[in-house]
This record gives sequence, structure tokens and C-alpha cells, in this order.
Amino acid sequence: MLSLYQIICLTVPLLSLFAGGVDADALGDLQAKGRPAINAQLAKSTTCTAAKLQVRKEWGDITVAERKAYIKAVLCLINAPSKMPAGKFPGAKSRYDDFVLTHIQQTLQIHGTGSFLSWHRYYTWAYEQVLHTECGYNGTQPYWDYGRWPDPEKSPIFDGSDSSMGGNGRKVAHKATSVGPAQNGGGCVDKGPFANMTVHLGPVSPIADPAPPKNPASNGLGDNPRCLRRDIGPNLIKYASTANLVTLITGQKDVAGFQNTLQNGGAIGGSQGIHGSAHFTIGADPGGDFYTSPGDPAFFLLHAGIDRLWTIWQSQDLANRTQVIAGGTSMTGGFGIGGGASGGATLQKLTDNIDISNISCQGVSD
Ligand SMILES: [Cu+2]
Repeated sequence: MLSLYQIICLTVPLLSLFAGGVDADALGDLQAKGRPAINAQLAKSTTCTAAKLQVRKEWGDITVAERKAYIKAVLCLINAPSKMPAGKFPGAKSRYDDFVLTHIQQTLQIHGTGSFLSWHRYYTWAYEQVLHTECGYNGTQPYWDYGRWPDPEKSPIFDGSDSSMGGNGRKVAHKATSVGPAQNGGGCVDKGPFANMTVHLGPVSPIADPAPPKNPASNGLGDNPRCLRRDIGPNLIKYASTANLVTLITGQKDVAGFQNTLQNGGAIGGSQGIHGSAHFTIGADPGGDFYTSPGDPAFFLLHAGIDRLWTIWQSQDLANRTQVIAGGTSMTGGFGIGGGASGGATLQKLTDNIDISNISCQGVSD
């Protein structure tokens, strides 16, 4: 386990730099503006050197061959057996499910808390490592730049081609949910590399119509085999437009404001914030379940995109934004996203360990 402090100090420069200099958009400009500060930090470090950089790229900026190499590695994880103790978690069938399981188990400690950003950074990084160590992948985790694809079904991420992360769900009659209108799918994903994927874990708290079948275990960890469903459309991703992403980064001066706006929205994020708007752009099942959302393989592109936003925000004032967190240890404990002292939950500290229980960055269970 690493502490929050270690995650922030060690993994930001190593893992969250991105190809820069070519983006014509305003978010790319902010990324480029922050890059000299990161370069200066790298030049000073004896451990986090420029030679060790792993550069992540947007899905639209990698070649078809690179996309296929990534997809092949994800399918390898989906087809590899779980490393969890046999019988303990009946729904954890695959190595991929080990990641989903971990997120379900920790959901209330990793959203709306001080560790939201760093936990998901570590989790996405661990996934990237496991793709390397267990599935022979030698690229980096691609990200989704939400503002670049206002019509996500036409993006190379979700266009349903064999070099996409799979298409929309089949169009079925369905109703709006509490978070947005019915979009263009709703049924099983039937195009692209994940068309035959079986989801096993969850749901725990689904927001989808029609509702997914109930898990046989109340904690969502039983085996509940079903298809991967999506309900993709343009209605929510508009809240994660490039203009809104830029407003988030330039308008928030402290980490509490940054993470709250990202998760809560308000003026620039609709009811779900930029983060939730991206999640519910995938929607359906398991994408529309707060707990089980990593069960959709596009989750990791989505969260690499969140990680990128955090890095760009940090790089605008690196000295003051690297070793800072705000918030409590539980979203039900009274601190909420705001990090204010109420309700008796514990304030998160930089020295707190980050726990990703079932998976480790070495790619072994512990
Ligand atoms: Cu999460």
C-alpha cells in the first residue's frame, strides 16, 4: 500500500504526463502551459526522471494498431482467472473482475472523500500495470477527452468498430432515469470487441432503465451473469465540454473546490458534475451504477481522463497543488465532498495509506 502522500509525489510526474504541444483546443493550451513546471520538477528529481516518463494519449491520437493492442490486453484480463480466494467472492470470475470487486467494496470511501482523486489515480495506474505484467501490453493507458467528442457515438472510442471500446447498446425502448433522458441505446452492446462480454458483479445501486437483474448477494458480490449494456448519447457529455473543463481548471484555486466541482457540478456540470456526466454518458449497466461502473471497460479511459484533468490543474501552480488534499474518509461520515468538519468522520491526511485491497501495482493479490 502507498500513502496518499506517496501517490501524489511519486505517481503524478511519472504517470500523468500527456502528449503535449499539438492540441489546438483550450484544454491542450492549459496542458502546455503547465508543462514547463512539470519539466522543471523532473529535472530536479533523481528518481522521477524524464527518461522514465510514461506518456498517456487520447484514444483519438493513438493508431488503430495501438488501440487494438490495448483492446487485446483488456480482453486478456477479462479472460484470465480471478486471483481472489476461490469461493469467497462468487461474482469475481476474471482478473478483470478483481478490479470491479475492489471498487464495489470501497465505493463509499473513495467518492466524495479526500482520496477520490488519488485513489482513482492509483487504481487506474494499477490497472495499467496489470495490463503490462499479466497481459503483455507495452503501451500506456489511453484517456478519453470528453470535450473532444460531443457526439460520443461517432467517436473512435464508441463507434462500434473493431478498434473501439465497443459501440452503444442496442436501441431498446426505455425510460429516462433520475440523472437524464433516455439516450440512443439501453440494450446489450452488440458491436465491437466487447460485444460478447459477460458482466458478473453487481449491481449495487443501479440507475438504468430497464433495471438490471438483482445480484443474488445483497453486497453485489455474487455471480449475476448478464450482458454489457450502454445508453450512450449527447445529452450529458455536453456538461463536460472543453469550455467547461477549462472553466473548472481556471476557476478553482484550491483542491476542495476543484474536486467538488468535478463531482458535484452546479453551474458547469449539470446535476452530476463533469465526472458523473461522463459516467452517465456510458450509463445503463454496469456503467450507470456508482459501485459497479468499472465493470464497463471504458471506465479506465474515463478515469484516465479525470486523472489528466487533475494533472493539468496541478500543473498550473505545481508548488502549491501537488501535496494537497481535502475531505474526509467516508462520503457517509458527514464530511461529504466539501471537507468541512461535521458529522464525526475522520479528516483524510496525506500520510493515510491508499488501499486497493485485491490488486496491487505489482499485479498480484495481497
Ligand atoms: Cu469510482
